[in-house]
Amino acid sequence: MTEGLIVKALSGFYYVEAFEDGKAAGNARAGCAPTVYQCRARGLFKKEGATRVTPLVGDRVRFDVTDEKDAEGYVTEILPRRNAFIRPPVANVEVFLVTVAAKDPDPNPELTDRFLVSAEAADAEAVVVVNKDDLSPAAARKMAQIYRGVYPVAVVSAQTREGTDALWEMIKGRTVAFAGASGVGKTSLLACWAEDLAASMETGEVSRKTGRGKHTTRHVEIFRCADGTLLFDTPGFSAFEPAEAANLAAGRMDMLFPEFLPYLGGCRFDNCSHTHEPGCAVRAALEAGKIRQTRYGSYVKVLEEVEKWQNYHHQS
Ligand SMILES: Nc1nc2c(ncn2[C@@H]2O[C@H](COP(=O)(O)OP(=O)(O)O)[C@@H](O)[C@H]2O)c(=O)[nH]1
Ligand SMILES: [Mg+2]
Ligand SMILES: [Zn+2]
Repeated sequence: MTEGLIVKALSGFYYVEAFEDGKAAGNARAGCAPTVYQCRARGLFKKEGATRVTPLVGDRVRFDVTDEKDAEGYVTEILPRRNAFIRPPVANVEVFLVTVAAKDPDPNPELTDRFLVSAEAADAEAVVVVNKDDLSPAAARKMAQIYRGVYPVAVVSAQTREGTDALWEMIKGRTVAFAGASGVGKTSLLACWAEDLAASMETGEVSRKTGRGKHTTRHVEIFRCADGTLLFDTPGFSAFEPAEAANLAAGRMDMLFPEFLPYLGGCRFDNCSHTHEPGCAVRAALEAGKIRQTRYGSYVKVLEEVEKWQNYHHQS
């Protein structure tokens, strides 16, 4: 019985990197490839309560090696997860890099807030990354200003590499995933740190062992970078699902906005929605400039969506 990390899932196979001393083995930078076992899952992931549990990329698992020479085996058990996602199907994200561009495409604070809500609901940390600073430093600064003091913010350019070392310091050693609209530069940033990915994008080569390369981002895999950092390469996280986030947060959408937290005990009504009630400490903080208008606006929209969804489901 060995433990390892699922680094890729493809056509019913799970590619499991064996742990050594509790850590994933090998080091891509040092050039010593870890052993990746091609595994099937035994038919034990049937049902846990009402939901079907299947192994995901990012899962730490136990597996039996059936053939050491050809590196084949069976996944037998999923170790406890921090979180799990459906789109994309990954587990154990520690940090989301919620990424926007200063320009091309223009930054979208509302979409950014939806990703941040998802990260909060999944008990993951988030860093707001403003990329393409080279295209419009003024727009980058404006976007960064919305989030400073609420989330760690990194203003970067994947093109000039400005700021990417500082961002690396924020994520090194962690398990990290990008979220953000198409075209903001997620893959370009990932390539700053994942040398094997950068190489495969340049050459189109495919490793025989892992099938890596030919960068299409249609399946999910994890790229191992320096210092034990794991980067998910995914087709991108789908935007926030109000139902999912509300379930995870037990309906307390206000708790998914960290800058609201100091005020939540101060409202006159315990069940204050912070939209119309008298004596609302959150709206007082908004008026005092302690909570930013765009963030509050996103909260109201998210809350409306959740309520619409709940009403619909109570009627049917
Ligand atoms: N000027 C500039 N262009 C960038 C930067 N980062 C990415 N791009 C370009 O933006 C486009 C989309 O980048 P990509 O990494 O594919 O975005 P993704 O869809 O989020 O993965 C590509 O043409 C990149 O070359 C940057 O920092 N500055
Ligand atoms: Mg991409
Ligand atoms: Zn209130």
